[in-house]
Amino acid sequence: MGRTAQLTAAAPRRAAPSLRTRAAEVLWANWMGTSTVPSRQLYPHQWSWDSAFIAIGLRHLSPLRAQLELETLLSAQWGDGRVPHIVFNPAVPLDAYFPSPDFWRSTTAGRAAGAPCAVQTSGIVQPPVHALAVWLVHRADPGLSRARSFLARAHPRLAAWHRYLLHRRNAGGAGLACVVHPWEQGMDNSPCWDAPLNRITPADPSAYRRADLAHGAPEDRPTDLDYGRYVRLAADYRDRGYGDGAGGVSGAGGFAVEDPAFNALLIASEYALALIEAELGMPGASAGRRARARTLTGVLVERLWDPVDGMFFCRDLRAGDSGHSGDSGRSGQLVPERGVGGLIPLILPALPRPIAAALVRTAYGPHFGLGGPARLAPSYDLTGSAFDARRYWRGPAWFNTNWLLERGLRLHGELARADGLRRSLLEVAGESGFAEYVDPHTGRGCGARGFGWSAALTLDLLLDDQGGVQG
Ligand code: 9WN
Repeated sequence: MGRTAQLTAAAPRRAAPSLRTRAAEVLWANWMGTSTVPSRQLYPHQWSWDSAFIAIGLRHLSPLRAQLELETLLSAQWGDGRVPHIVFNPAVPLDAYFPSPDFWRSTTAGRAAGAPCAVQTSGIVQPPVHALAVWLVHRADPGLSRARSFLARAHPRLAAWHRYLLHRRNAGGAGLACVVHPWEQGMDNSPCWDAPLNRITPADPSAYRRADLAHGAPEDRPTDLDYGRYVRLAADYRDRGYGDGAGGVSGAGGFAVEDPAFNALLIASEYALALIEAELGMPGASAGRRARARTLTGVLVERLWDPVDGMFFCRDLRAGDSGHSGDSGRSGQLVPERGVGGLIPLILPALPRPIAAALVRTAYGPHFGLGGPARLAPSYDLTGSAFDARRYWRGPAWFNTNWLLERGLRLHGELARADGLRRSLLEVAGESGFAEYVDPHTGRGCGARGFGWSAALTLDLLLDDQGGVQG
């Protein structure tokens, strides 16, 4: 073989290990001893759903670290079952990230809700990807998991977490969990929140200082107006002692939304918890949970599916609410904005076949552009008036949502499409240096580089041979 031919032949074999090594380097660099930061500069603490995605990748490098990652997060759980969206590192200066522990005041304001005393946390939550992560981490090394009683110790905490969401957050009364802040859903400034957020009076900008703009370009980040509203909502929740009332919409504050991605992840995690219970010798609990996951899938379709648009929408429980008393706004209104969260229910195994097929058509149609102009699915409708290819969750593509779509496509038998999306994810991850998010057309990186879940999910795509949520 000539030298050129040798080089050409060797290139593909070297490409995968080099991406793997680079992704591993990101995870080692972001490792803090018992957990991983999403980004050393921009997000210097532990974030809830980041940790779950990070553990899913980390399990391929170190199942022990992946277990520790999830255990550290779960040890900050509140007495009422909530898993906080941030667990603060006490060694990090207060001004490194806003809102900081002195804003949330979890140990005092959260006392009635059972906030832990030993660690400072935020008081809101993030999507429940944790049971899914615990199950996948267990599967990476079942021997180590059994030796450390990993599942047995995680199970009561996961069960309490799901109980909190299914009962205390059932503000709409139909069985779905609602989010009370855009940060809870994780796609912070998605246009899906514009209408529900419009009703919120922004906090006085002189009362706080954003830390994110010191590390990120302003045109990539949420606007000051959005930030003022986030701060107002979080402060109001804190000042109510992080109470969720009796679970009705009247106790839920100014913002209460049923979101398709948040609930799809909850249902997928219910399936994972059922697998954990089967493994722990709890067949009755496991069967009951699987049945509930199927029922909840039906509720999700009933409440949030739009057959005309072929996707799921958010339900704004406060729309049409007088805001005075009672639960008059329980059923609310769908928000007709196409966010990528509306495609995420594709991860659900019990989704009716025509609905799965319609979601695939929507993902590969003009609004999300897969297989066409978009290299990765954007966070928001390419044709929407609010689309912005750079600004955070208003258009850029993110690795976690695309990883979920890849799993969903595979689950529903769309193997060629899943393979294509996987290839794009790996290419863009490498080209962008594991960016936090990217322009969906060009793949050009935005936000932080060396971002935790971008690296972790790259590793998972490279190394997982079984993927998907079991039905
Ligand atoms: C607020 C950490 C988090 C992610 C969210 C992402 C961003 C925080 C912020 O960063 O949110 O929680 O300061 O903007 O939107 O999904 O978990 O990576």
